[in-house]
Amino acid sequence: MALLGDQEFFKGIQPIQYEGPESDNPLSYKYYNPEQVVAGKLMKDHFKFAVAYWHSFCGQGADPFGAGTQSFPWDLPRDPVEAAKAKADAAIEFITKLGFDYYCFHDYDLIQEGDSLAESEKRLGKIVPYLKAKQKESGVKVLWGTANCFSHPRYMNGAATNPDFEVVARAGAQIKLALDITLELGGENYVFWGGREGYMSLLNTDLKREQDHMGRFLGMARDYARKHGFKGNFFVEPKPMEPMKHQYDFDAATVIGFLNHFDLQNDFKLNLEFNHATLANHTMQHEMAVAASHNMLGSLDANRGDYQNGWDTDQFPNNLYEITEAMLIFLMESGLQGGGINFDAKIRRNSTDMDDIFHAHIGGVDTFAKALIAADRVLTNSPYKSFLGERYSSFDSGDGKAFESGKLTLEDLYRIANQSGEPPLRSGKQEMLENILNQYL
Ligand code: XUL
Ligand code: CO
Repeated sequence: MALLGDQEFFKGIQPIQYEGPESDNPLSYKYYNPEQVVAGKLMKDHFKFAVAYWHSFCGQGADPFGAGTQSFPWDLPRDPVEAAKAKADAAIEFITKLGFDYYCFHDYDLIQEGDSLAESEKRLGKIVPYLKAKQKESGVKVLWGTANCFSHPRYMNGAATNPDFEVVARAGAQIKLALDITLELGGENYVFWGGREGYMSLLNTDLKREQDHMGRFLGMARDYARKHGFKGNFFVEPKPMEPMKHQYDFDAATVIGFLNHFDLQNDFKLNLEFNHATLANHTMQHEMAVAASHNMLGSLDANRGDYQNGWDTDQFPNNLYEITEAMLIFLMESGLQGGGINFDAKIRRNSTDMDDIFHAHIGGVDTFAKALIAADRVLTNSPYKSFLGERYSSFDSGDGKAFESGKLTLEDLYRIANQSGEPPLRSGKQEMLENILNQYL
């Protein structure tokens, strides 16, 4: 089998190196130094950066108003297996040149879906061994796998939540195969993004029944994967809307309630995405704090939305302030549970040069690196952490401590309040804290 074929897709682009902030080479990292220790850990181990197969190697820039603008040389072969192999060659070349260790994929990112389930399974059986060998050769690994149960017309009314059992069974078959290939490729985690799990109109929807089906479905998938030796985490990725008007996995809090209700909380954590947080009218910092408070901060999809238009634009992240806020939670929680930072982001339709996806990833990576360094300095050098501790210190001893440990009744609160009189006003000091954050960026 020809591995790392002779064809170089990204010609003239050398492996991207750390050159430091003074470098004026756009194809270098200015802040991401994989071997640099921050908060007691190598930067590369903090992040576990991953490339999203779908955006970088499958999308060609099409939008609702026009065809794709990006014609990639790996799309040239007509035969689906040859095309998939060329795409795998390009993907591994790209990931390796970026210096990343990971990628994430949907089943039919790897190879075009066939006309029947059997044909699709056959095709996966051709590309998976090829990719496995390429992974072995290059050292590249799978952060997570998933199934695309939202693009095919059969899923227009949902996959696990489809009102038609035949479609639910078809989705089950697809998830089984996606779990098989994720296991085969050594995937460290498995993601469920409920692409069309939701509804457009309640006039035709039995919401409770659909949600019950989804709970049962996720349990079946978990049982199957565990039975076949999958040791990683399952992640659910919240998103409030798009493609459906109402998605069942609205936000972190909704998904946590769902997982607890269906007794899935021990195997499932969350894969949170910046743009999805924005669509839910939350900050990413909020979503991460909610997940962390339930011990479910699993993995992150890195991107950014457009703050004016409210769509899922999946732009590459470059908002330093936003990511520094996220990195504060990240560091205070000692990282993610099993996951990493996956660039679920795409270049713009008019970015048509072969080096554009390099610039895009370099920018995203450097923003995370810079934000991590800033957040670490905020936590270690500034009064931020001590302020936070001090703000809640009335619960560290005496009646406050007794309250936290469940030793007080409402009558006790009545008695204490009567003894203490009117509590003094204590400033939240928001502006001072915002200035501290800015100082360290
Ligand atoms: C869609 C999205 C997906 C998931 C994987 O908004 O984020 O790419 O990450 O299906
Ligand atoms: Co995503």
